Amino acid sequence: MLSLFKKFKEGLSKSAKNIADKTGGIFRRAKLDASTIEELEEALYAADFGYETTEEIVEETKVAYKKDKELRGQDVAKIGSAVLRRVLEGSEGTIEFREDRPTVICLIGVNGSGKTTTTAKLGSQCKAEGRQVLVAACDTFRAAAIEQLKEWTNRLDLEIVSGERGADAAAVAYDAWQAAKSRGKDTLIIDTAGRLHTKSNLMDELAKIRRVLQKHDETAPHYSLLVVDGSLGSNSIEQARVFHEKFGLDGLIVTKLDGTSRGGSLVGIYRELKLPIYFLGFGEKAEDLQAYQIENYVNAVFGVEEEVSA
Ligand SMILES: Nc1nc2c(ncn2[C@@H]2O[C@H](COP(=O)(O)OP(=O)(O)OP(=O)(O)O)[C@@H](O)[C@H]2O)c(=O)[nH]1
Ligand SMILES: [Mg+2]
Repeated sequence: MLSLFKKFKEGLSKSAKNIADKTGGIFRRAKLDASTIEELEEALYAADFGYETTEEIVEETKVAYKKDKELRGQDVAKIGSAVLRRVLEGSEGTIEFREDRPTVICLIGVNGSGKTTTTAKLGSQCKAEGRQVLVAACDTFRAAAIEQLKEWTNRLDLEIVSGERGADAAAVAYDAWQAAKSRGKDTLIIDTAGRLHTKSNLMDELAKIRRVLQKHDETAPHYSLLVVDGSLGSNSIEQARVFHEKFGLDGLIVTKLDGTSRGGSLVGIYRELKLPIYFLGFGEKAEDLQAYQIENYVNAVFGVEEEVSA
């Protein structure tokens, strides 16, 4: 069984020629020179850390190098880690489960970002932690969306509430909450249809889902999380900003951090929007979802071998 950190790191490392590999090469060097700093800068840009964060790391490295010409790769890793920790302060989202009512987690986002897969993964992990989970198939729009989620819930032995294709997504959400309550569930995870933030009728549908949930529980949904495709890098910033402005988000889930070299983008996204990050997705299997932890992320990207327990 892989430890949380190893798995996390493995997930990020799959992001081939990725940050950990590129900067890792620099960090293992015994001694730095000016060209190494340029390499570092290039690697950080390539990994999509964004302009400000990259320049902060590079500037601090230059200052340290001026003072100490014997600066080692490991010292640079420490500088980079310190900058990331500072930038990411406050970025760790934690689900606080309600004691007296179903905790409602609603996943939203553009088409194909990973909502349905994440609904299943999250449901499975909550169940493994002993929670009573119900999943709601509120993507009544896309062909085969309901079947896709049902396939997952069958495999993972999760309970699901769904409607007919074309049904009102809000009505399914309403029924699902009722079912969660009557079946004694403590966790309700809602999968929604992919939508472009620029389509106002689809944004209205989300508002309606929230409105009907609030007929049952005025504090629901407790977590409206935007599922963002991490392989799109900082291109997702604008998308997230508009979802947040129009709908109001509680945080983010960043998926597909396995096949990408742009694993630094969540730093830029957090820097811009200051929305907490709850989970990271590393693959297509149920176990490929991890709670986001600043320390694990920083250590994984800067290759400092230190384990942080969950
Ligand atoms: N490699 C990788 N693939 C992922 C990850 N998460 C989701 N996928 C894949 O991305 C594709 C889209 O995932 P879905 O969960 O269907 O995305 P969605 O947001 O529900 O899509 P729509 O409902 O069409 O908007 C599928 O092929 C998933 O297997 C991840 O973390 N890593
Ligand atoms: Mg889907």
